[in-house]
Amino acid sequence: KHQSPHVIWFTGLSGAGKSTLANALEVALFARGHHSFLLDGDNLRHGLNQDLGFSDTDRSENIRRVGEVAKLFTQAGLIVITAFISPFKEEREWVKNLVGPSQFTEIYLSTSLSVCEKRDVKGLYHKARMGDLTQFTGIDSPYDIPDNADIDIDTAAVSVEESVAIILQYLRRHDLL
Ligand code: GGZ
Repeated sequence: KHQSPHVIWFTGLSGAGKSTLANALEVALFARGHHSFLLDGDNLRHGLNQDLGFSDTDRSENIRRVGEVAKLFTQAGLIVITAFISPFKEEREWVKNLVGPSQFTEIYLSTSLSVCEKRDVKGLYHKARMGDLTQFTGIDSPYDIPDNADIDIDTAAVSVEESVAIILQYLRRHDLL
């Protein structure tokens, strides 16, 4: 089945829906016979990147390593899906150039801070507001809003199923699937 080695890069705030959509996309791709591999902030930070915290420097290093790993997997012929906040425009651009701009799709989950904070699935926003967690993205750590993402989805307005359909349609239109 036709598939181009490719990186599908989700970016957005904590709670924006990156992991949820990345997982749903992987399931949808698998159902269509495509082989993908998912890299998620949650699991990489327990292994490869367990030495990294949330300072600007550590986040940059986190994304640098993820970029290198993503590149290796594309060289193995896979579609790589990544779900990291990746708050800095500079690092996202760097990864895009590392894997090659034509093999990189950036998906910005533009779900607002207020919606993410209301969801607060893990109670982290509450902790950050209370000062029990510092350097939290959107509270006391910056997030550079992408101005040239390939796809922009506000998960407060678009369902998981619709979002997956939008992404699949984009990939097909660009002859990546
Ligand atoms: C942001 C934090 C922080 C701080 C812990 N800031 O929503 P989650 O919980 O499950 O996913 C978030 C994850 C972010 O890791 P990333 O590797 O994606 O971040 S980055 O790309 O900026 O390097 C969140 C949790 O870790 N978490 N502390 N201070 N998110």
